[in-house]
Amino acid sequence: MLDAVVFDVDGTLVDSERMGHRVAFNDAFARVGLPDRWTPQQYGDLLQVTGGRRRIASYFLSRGYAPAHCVALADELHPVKTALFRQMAGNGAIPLRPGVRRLVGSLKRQGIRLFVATTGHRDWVEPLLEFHFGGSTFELILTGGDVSALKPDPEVYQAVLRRGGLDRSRVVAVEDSTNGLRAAHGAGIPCLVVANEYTDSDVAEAELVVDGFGPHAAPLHGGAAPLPHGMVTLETLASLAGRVPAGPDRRRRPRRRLVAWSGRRK
Ligand code: XBP
Ligand code: MG
Repeated sequence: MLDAVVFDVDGTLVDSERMGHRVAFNDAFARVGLPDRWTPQQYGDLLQVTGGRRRIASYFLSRGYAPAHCVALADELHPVKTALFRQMAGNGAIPLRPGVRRLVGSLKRQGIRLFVATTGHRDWVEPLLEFHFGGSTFELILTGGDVSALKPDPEVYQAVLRRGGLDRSRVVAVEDSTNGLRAAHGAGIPCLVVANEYTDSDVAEAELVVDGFGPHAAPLHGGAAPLPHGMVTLETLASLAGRVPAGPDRRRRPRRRLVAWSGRRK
């Protein structure tokens, strides 16, 4: 039985990273006179660090900058980047992934409660969701600023359960990354991963991994699950509810990208 679905934002609801956040980070570097530019391939590795501010600090630390300088750069750059991305998010430059509007509308019409749990900054999350869905689709939107620890910490998902008064056995999370999957699992919530070009093979721990919301969605991991007419539907998500996530598989395995780098959006 399914009462609620909790959606991640970046890489899940929207195709926001390669041509969105990455471009905004690079524009911010340029505006403050720094020569650094993150390539699409390099950005995929940088995404291992959740939270744009932490990502900036971690990048400069890896370049040999002193820790205090890294913090100062992150404090200077992230607000610039956020303002740039807020503009992109508010004027339609960040597209929904194919099939998202259909699924969200269908779940809403069938009385499923909808929530958002993202690491992103509220300054752009709200205008983005407003642009695509209007103001009343999601009952609660929790962002990086609403928690003390970012994904893969489960805090944001635990907060959704608590504030929504939800029974985790009747909730399913929808994510795109290993960090997001582990956050959902850490809160005891089964998870559908909808892979994108940055999704890595560690997401095989998910209850189900598909390569898109459909049509023509195909399972990549997790065995048989209803995908009526090649689409992720309420039936797909309800089939995952009540499953108790296994603990993370910490065996060291080579991490690889799950979906061929085709530039094709699913
Ligand atoms: C993905 C993230 C975010 C974005 C950048 O969030 O890790 O940090 O990459 O946004 P999600 P900010 O949990 O939605 O996948 O610069 O606002 O952090
Ligand atoms: Mg994500």
